[in-house]
Amino acid sequence: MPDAALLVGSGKVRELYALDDERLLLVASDRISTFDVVLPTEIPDKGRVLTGLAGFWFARTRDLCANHLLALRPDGRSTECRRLEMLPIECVVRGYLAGSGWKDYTTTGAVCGHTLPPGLTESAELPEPIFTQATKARTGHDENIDRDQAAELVGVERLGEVERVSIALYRFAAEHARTRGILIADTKFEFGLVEQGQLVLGDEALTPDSSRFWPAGEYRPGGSQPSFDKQFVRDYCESLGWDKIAPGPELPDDVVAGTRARYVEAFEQLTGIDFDDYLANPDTVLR
Ligand code: PZK
Repeated sequence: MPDAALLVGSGKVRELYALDDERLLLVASDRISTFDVVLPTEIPDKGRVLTGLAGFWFARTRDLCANHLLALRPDGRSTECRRLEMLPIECVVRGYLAGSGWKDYTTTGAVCGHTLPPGLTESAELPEPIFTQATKARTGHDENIDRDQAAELVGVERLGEVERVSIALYRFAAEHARTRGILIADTKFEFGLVEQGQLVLGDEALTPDSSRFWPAGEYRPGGSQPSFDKQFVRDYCESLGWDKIAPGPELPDDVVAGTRARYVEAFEQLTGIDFDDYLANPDTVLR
């Protein structure tokens, strides 16, 4: 475990440490958030599932875009990464109409400047995946912005590049996942630059924390879809009538066990790798 003095960033469920001038260590905890609140109960191995899945995708998308992964640590939850100059936008690709995209569509018929066909229902598959951008809000929620605002932040040429690469990454992963029983409704990428201005994919990509994963077998457009990973937690919290204001409730053992099983199931379905093999040697996902 790195020294606390080297902590350079922390999120709701992960921490970022400096290793040296060129390298960072991204550590995924077992904490879980729901309705934007981190719960007091952890899901054992959740951080390892997310780290392993992100590593799996990084290893398989190198030809589409360079990424920050240097190595996985033997603990299975820590990624050594190249230190990047992060771009100040979040890059979201949506293949289905959910969340803020659905909300915007119901009020305006468009999502971040993409006019969509009329008559789409909630969770409908879009004719083509769309790229939408958001600002990185320090506190609270990321705010959707339009293309012109994003171009002001990163330049029109760079925006075109991140759009093309984001859509290619999404298409690759969504196609892979669909044949394994998981729909990736949408996903968020964060990119950075290295010295000569080369674009590099950073953060944790194509995990259930950075994406909406839906079980393909239960897909029924026309309403909201169950979350592949967090549905037991949400259902339990709803059953309590919790007001969704912190602190959240402790989770009972059966909800913890069921949720852990869903994360492991997502890992195994998507990678085709036994999760115990990953725990024994994290590099298994990189081969
Ligand atoms: C970087 N974040 C998000 C915030 C976290 C993560 N390779 C990189 N180089 C430079 N900066 C970052 C990365 C990555 N990944 C990522 N902030 C900076 C973030 C809080 C906690 F774990």
